[in-house]
Amino acid sequence: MSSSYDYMFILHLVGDSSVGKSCLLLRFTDGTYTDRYISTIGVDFKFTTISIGKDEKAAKLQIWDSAGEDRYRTFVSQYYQRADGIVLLFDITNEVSFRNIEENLKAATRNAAPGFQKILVGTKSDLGAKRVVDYERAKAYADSLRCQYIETSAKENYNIEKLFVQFAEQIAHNKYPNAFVPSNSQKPFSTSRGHATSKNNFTTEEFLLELNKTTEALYQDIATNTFFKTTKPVYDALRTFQKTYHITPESSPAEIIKAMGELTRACPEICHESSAKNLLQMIQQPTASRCPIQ
Ligand SMILES: Nc1nc2c(ncn2[C@@H]2O[C@H](COP(=O)(O)OP(=O)(O)O)[C@@H](O)[C@H]2O)c(=O)[nH]1
Ligand SMILES: [Mg+2]
Repeated sequence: MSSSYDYMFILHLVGDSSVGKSCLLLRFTDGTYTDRYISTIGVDFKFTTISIGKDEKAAKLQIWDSAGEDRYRTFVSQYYQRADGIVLLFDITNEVSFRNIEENLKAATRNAAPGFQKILVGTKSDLGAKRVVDYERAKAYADSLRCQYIETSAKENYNIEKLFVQFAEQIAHNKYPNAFVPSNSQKPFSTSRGHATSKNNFTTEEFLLELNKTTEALYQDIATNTFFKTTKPVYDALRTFQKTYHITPESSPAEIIKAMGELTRACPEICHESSAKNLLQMIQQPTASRCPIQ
């Protein structure tokens, strides 16, 4: 009762050297940014408290920033035992940092407690012209890890707070499914700048096909993955969506987008599920590669 917060979560920033871990942390906790490399010796952590959920609960975050050097790994690994969340970072302009995610994840989670959550972050989204890892590829990888994907820029203060708020909500939702009430106002993650398009490249039939494929995949996820098994509302919401909106080949993509928007607002739980969020993003941002026929 005496504590000044409702939840306390321990997060770790994990990623190759120079991906921008320290800059991201400083931007979030101190509101500052420097173009210089910030030398991190061993580990460093910062506390910050944010407001999450419908009831504006105070979540105190203890965020650990580690240097990527191997010699610190053993030292740091003991801290992963109490991790609630692992933030996996790579630099969208650095292919190697993307390829190293898997190894970094393995190293970090060897000693992590079961049930920790993870999120994939593509940093330096302001450097779009130098991008070598495209959004779809990173997103597909995040899907394979069963986690959300978000792109951030510490330099331009883009999606930084959103990353931590949504990740903390995901953790709270997972850890306290009965007590924590997710925020209604939660919006799907923004994608990298310049990526979103209002141009509709889908024909209605392609659109429906894509929607059906994704919906099926979601059901499969629900059936085979424990994380989804426990989140019945998502399953129900998807069924409701199918029942409520009689999607036919005559339905326009705009109608489907509207329906998905309504569904997301009506069922905020869905915002906590990466797949549902991704589905909405996919529908809102069809890309040429997904729909060759105009
Ligand atoms: N353009 C750009 N550069 C960044 C961004 N974040 C970090 N950097 C640069 O990347 C370098 C490494 O950042 P740092 O946070 O020290 O990386 P760490 O080793 O992962 O902690 C620094 O020179 C930063 O200025 C960003 O959002 N945009
Ligand atoms: Mg650092």
